[in-house]
Parts: sequence; C-alpha cells; structure tokens
Amino acid sequence: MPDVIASYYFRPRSDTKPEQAAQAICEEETTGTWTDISTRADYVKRLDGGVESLVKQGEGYLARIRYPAEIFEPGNVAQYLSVVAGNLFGLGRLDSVRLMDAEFPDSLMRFKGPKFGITGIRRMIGSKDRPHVGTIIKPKVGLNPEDTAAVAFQAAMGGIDLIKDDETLADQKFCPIDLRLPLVMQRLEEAKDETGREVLYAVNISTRADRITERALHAIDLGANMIMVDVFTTGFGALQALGEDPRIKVPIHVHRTMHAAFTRNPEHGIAMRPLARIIRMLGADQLHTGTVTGKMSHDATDMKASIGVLTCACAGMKPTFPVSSGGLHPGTVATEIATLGTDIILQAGGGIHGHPDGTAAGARAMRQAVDAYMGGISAEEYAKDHYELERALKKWGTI
Ligand code: CAP
Ligand code: MG
Repeated sequence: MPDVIASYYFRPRSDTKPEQAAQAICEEETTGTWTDISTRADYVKRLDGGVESLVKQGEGYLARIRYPAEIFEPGNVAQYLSVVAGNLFGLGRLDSVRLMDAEFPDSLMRFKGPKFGITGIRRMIGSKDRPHVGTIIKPKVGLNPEDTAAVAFQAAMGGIDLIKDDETLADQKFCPIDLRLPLVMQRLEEAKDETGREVLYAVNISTRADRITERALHAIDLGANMIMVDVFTTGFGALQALGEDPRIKVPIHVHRTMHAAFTRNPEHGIAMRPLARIIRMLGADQLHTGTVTGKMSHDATDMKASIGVLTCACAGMKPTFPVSSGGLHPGTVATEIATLGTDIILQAGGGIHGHPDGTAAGARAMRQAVDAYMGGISAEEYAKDHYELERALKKWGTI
C-alpha cells in the first residue's frame, strides 16, 4: 500500500548534520522519541518511516519523508495533520522547518471533496469560461442589515457574481444573520428581476465546531445560496462536518484568515499548497489562494502551486475554484488573469466600493476589465469607451 510522502525545507541547528535533522523529523512523527526506550516491541518497526531523499537547497535542505500509510486513520484529517504538521516544527535540532507539501495515497483519500466545484458554480451563475468577479461587504464590520443588503443590491446591479461577508462578520448584534441574510437575499432577488442574473451571497457562518452545522442549516432555511467558513479559525473538523453533510446543499466559500501566521515565512511554517490540498478534500467549493498584485504579501510560485492542487485531477474530486483577493481593483485584473488563468474568482472590496462613482460602478468597472482581457484588449484601450473602467483607472492606475 503506497505511503504518505511529505517534503520539508529546513535549516539544521549548527551542531546537527542535515541527515540527523531529517531523521529526527522522521522519528518524531512515526515511532521514535529523543532516546531509546524499553517499551519498543519489535513489530512496531513496520511503522518506522524513512528519509527518501535529502538535497541541499539554497541556505537549507529539502527532505522527502515517507510515513507508512498504516499510521494514518483513514478520513481523520486532524490526525493526518498531527503527523505531517505536528511536533516536528518544535524540534530543537532544527533552526527552522517548513512543510512544503504532503501527498496522500488513494487509500487515505476517503473524501468526496467539493459538492459543486468550478463547473457547478459556473452552472449556477451561467458563465462558461470567464473569471468570476466577487466583492466583499465593506466596511468589514459595522453596517446594519438594511445597509448591508443595500450594498449587496448595488454590487449585483453592477454585474458581480459573488458577494461575501468579510471574515470578521459573523452573527454580531449590530448585524445578526437572522436579519442580514433574508434582507440580502431579498435585494438580490430584486436585482435579478432587473438583470436576470443569479448572484451568490456567501454568508459567514463561522462559529464553534459543535454548532456550525446547525448554523449552516438555519442559514439555508433562511434562503442562503452559499455559505462561508473561516477554515483556520473554525478548524478543519468544522469544514469537514459541512463538506460531508448531504443536507448542506449549497456551495462552501472558504476564507483562509490566519493562514499568514504559518504560510508567509519561507523559512518556517506550512506552505499553502498542502493546506489547499486538504481544504479541497474537505469540501471547499472556493478557496482564497492570494493575489499577484494586491495588498497582501505574495509569492506567485506558492500561489500557482496552491491553484495546481485545487484544480488537478485527484481521487475523482471536483476542482475547487481559486479566489484571488486582497487589494485588487480594475487596474490589476489583467495581470491577475495573465498569471493565474481564467478559472479564477477576482474579488475586490475596496477596489469596488472605493470607485469614484460608487459600488455599482465599481462592479461594472471590474467586469469591464475582465471583458477587456477576455477580448484581448488592454484595459486602457477598453476604458476609452467604458466610462466606469476609465474612472477606476484614473483613480488607481494599472499594475
Ligand atoms: C480583501 C479582504 C480579504 C483578503 C484576504 C480583506 O479586501 O476582504 O479578506 O483579501 O486575503 O479583508 O482584506 P480588499 P488573503 O479587497 O478591500 O483588500 O486570502 O490573501 O489572506
Ligand atoms: Mg476580508
């Protein structure tokens, strides 16, 4: 039975040889500890891992570690991570270590993955192959339910495909889900009567793991056509509960807030790629993977690697729709699509609500920027006869 292969980039402590450091990772995450022990039965040996390869890379080393598949409880993602992303990060013999990837054999891929995926979302919106445009309700917190719904209406009238709550909006007193959700859906229906277009609203149902399914089902009862989860603050188990529950018949938008605590440092932590693999397995229909031009720190290689594991053929799962979000505006659209491809959701909060003529104009400007790219025309050229785009480029320029 094929085993699990995890790759780590690390720098050993000055008194530790690289092969000792790699072996320390392997032992810590399989059957070893810091010293020999009297309780080790001979038959346990079958669960010893192995250092498959170790090569110098830049200032450090890249090790591929093989973990016997039998160590993993099929379907228990929490336990998978306790092995491939567990104690090793704290080992004193390593000055730094980053999990670069973790590949699981089909025998451990007991997951259905996304219920909708890219094709399912495109079918809901009625788009064939163009990038989708999304926005985030801004300010991220503070608006009352009526004003939240009014912002959603304006964005929908401007041609947006997806509106989401921001990652810190949940069920606060100033904008409870029970009021916000029905009002937003009602306004989106009004917009659809005028435009004929379906718009998805990702209501943030992030909450404690033992209540998140109840909150999701309640949101669906209130008319939700999509739900949103902050996966790192709610936990992988919460996402798995939603992704594998057949009663959850709407797509799941997954936000990755907190990720930069462990993905950002190229020397230590966890790259987004192995996390994206797992989040797809757990049922994410959409997942943030970062931007090429936006406000957050970005590494195009990491981003393309994450998009690759979200969309590649894998254990019969549907592909997850990657989301580029963070500091985007119409002047960044061409570079984003040119780098990340057209199976992408381009999401802009400030880049739409900050448009000089308001939200609907901002949404139109984003759609015009996408249309320009898809038509092989530069944004500047297209702006000559598309007023909203012209106004956006005048304010923010192009990147
Ligand atoms: C973007 C955003 C997104 C981040 C997430 C924000 O707003 O809503 O949460 O982009 O980025 O709160 O910043 P703007 P990442 O469009 O106004 O920047 O997934 O890379 O962490
Ligand atoms: Mg946000």
